[in-house]
Amino acid sequence: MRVLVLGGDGFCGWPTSLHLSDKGHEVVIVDNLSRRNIDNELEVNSLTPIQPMSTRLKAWQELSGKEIEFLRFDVAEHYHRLLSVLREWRPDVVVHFAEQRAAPYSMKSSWHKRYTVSNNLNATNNLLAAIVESGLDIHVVHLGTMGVYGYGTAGMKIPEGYLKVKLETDEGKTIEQEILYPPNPGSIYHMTKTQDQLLFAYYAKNDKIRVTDLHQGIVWGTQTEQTVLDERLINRFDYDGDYGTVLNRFLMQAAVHYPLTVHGTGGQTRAFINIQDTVRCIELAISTPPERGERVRILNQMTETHRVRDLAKIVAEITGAEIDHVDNPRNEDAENELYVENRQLLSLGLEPITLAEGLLKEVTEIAEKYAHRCDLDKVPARSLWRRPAES
Ligand code: NAD
Ligand code: USQ
Repeated sequence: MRVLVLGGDGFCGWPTSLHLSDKGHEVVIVDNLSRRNIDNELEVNSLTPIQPMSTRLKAWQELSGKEIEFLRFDVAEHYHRLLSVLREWRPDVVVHFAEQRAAPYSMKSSWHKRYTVSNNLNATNNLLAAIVESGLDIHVVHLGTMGVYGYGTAGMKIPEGYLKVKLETDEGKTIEQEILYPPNPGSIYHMTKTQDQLLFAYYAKNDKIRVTDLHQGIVWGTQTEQTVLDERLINRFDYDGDYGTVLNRFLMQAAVHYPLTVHGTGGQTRAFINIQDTVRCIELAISTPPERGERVRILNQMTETHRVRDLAKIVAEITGAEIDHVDNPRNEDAENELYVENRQLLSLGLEPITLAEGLLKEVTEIAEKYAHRCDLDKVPARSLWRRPAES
């Protein structure tokens, strides 16, 4: 199949592009390199030495004999460029990763809130409007987030996108319906993902666009079968207080002997998935598209749930790291339970990599190997969800 990957230079997009190319798909990457520019803004670098796009693609061609084309433009701004690519290259699938994805970054200032909303919503809407204008029957596979549901539980598993409800009519009859699970975002970033859902629902209903929305948990790990082949293909590893996600941060912190930064009590329970499973899930989603006219297909792309303090304990046991309970810069529940339905991807054949299998390898082959590249000053999370109380 012809697969256009929007955001194909990023943490999930790069290994996905290689995986799909390796499996025989024709791949074109679109990326405006905004993530690399944000590294410049934050004065931080990936822990791993990621290479410029041309070096990455040359290395992949040398190793696999396969070519991936790279187009640099902004999907949220350059609508006509996007439309031309769709019309000329006629992809079967567009995998859409091209959004600002860090909750702390989205909460740094009003500028960062406005940028995140404008970038993420315009990217998604431009893609959908361009598909309609192109007249092509393209399957959109979007990376959403588990955070659209909030992380609470009403005593049941969080379903895959849709909630069965019973309503009482004015005549006293009970009717059953399935509605989008009530959105409950915890940051401006997560809020953009809840709004993406409405865009998808509307375009699927009105224009019969085929959409799969993957509600992904926190991705951990770095390398995949393809990125490990040559150091020039290495994937990015974010560890800073804005972009670093919790488990990868703990692994890096252990490697540089920085006490593990558990926010508050660490009672927050979250969903996780290994990067190698991310790329397989996307392949599974591509190979089983919804029918034209079907409602948006929503899959929960996660494989296990953990409490933050338990993750810290596991990492401390493997590495001997100390644990530090720091003030939580976020506005979130201190403690929550989380039960998630994830049957659909498992039934399509996903065989998850567990924390127990992959963690130690990640510590020794990535965190310790590249520890010398870490800037300790960038480790604390400094983005506050609410203004500090005025004294
Ligand atoms: P990332 O920031 O590493 O990658 C996103 C890529 O998109 C970057 O290369 C960036 O330059 C590009 N991009 C952003 N806006 C663009 C635009 N307007 N035009 C063109 N390119 C643009 O993020 P990631 O971790 O790879 O996440 C990819 C997607 O997966 C995001 O949508 C994110 O919400 C979702 N997701 C990520 C995680 C995670 O733990 N990393 C978990 C759940 C969901
Ligand atoms: N946390 C700590 N210590 C840290 C970093 C984080 O205790 O040093 C805590 C946070 O307070 C939070 C939890 O760990 O309770 C998760 O934080 P995170 O930064 O790992 O994840 P999050 O902000 O939710 O965002 C990440 C990705 C985002 C994706 C989301 C999936 O950046 O793109 O959508 O995970 S989910 O969390 O399931 O919504």
